[in-house]
Amino acid sequence: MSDIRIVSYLPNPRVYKATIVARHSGAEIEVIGDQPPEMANWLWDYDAFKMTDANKEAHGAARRMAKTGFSGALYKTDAFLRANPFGDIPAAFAEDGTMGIFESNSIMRLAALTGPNAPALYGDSAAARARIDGFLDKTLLFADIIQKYILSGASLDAALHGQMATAFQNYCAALELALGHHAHVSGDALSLSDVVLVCELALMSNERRMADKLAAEGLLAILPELKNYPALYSHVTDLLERIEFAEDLSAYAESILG
Ligand SMILES: N[C@@H](CCC(=O)N[C@@H](CS)C(=O)NCC(=O)O)C(=O)O
Repeated sequence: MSDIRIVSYLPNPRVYKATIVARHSGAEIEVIGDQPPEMANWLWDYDAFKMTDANKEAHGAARRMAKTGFSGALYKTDAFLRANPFGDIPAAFAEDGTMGIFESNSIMRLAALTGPNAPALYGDSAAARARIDGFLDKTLLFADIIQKYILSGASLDAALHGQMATAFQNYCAALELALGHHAHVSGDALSLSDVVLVCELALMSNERRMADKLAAEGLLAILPELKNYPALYSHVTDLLERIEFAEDLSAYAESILG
């Protein structure tokens, strides 16, 4: 049995935070899921599976309206919502399915703290770990705006684009500063803060699908501005070349680096 089971739509860079880290810690991760639209046909549960119409009828009590990133009905069991009361995916299960872990940064933390080489990429002192957590928290705030931006569809306007551009500039400027002092985001060693950086940029690379809408609104793509931060750009390039990262993120490298 794996240490951690993750249920998610796929591909999903949020899941890759954990799988990249597991290549360092040795945690065994099992990922279950399907293409995003297909997740409406799945039972969201520790024992997640793709349902037939008959299964859907049998699990009618699990039918609930989607909140973010999905529309229409989703099938989330009571046990799924006990494990993850926020009801989103990726959702992870540990301790034989009895413990739910949500938020991709925390699922990644569990991967870092599990396995024969654990703890991995998570600092070697309380202060180093807290500093890494600081970068993870800042990245989650950045990620929240990325999510709103890439899911905006027809409602994308100059105000949201401006909010994304400012968040991008602030995040990149801070990391450019940090990388002026150290080889990695939070210090001399590779850490979880480097992993979330590239995975969130991979999510943001979905901006390329917004090209028509951006052009219609007279707005410019934001991610190509990464080139304006030379230390950060070079660091992201190096990270994407590492085998542990490339295994999940090679398909995103071109759209991140432009
Ligand atoms: N910050 C969360 C984001 C997770 C999230 O928002 N997932 C959405 C899909 S993008 C979801 O599962 N929505 C379920 C729903 O709409 O009910 C993370 O990093 O794990």
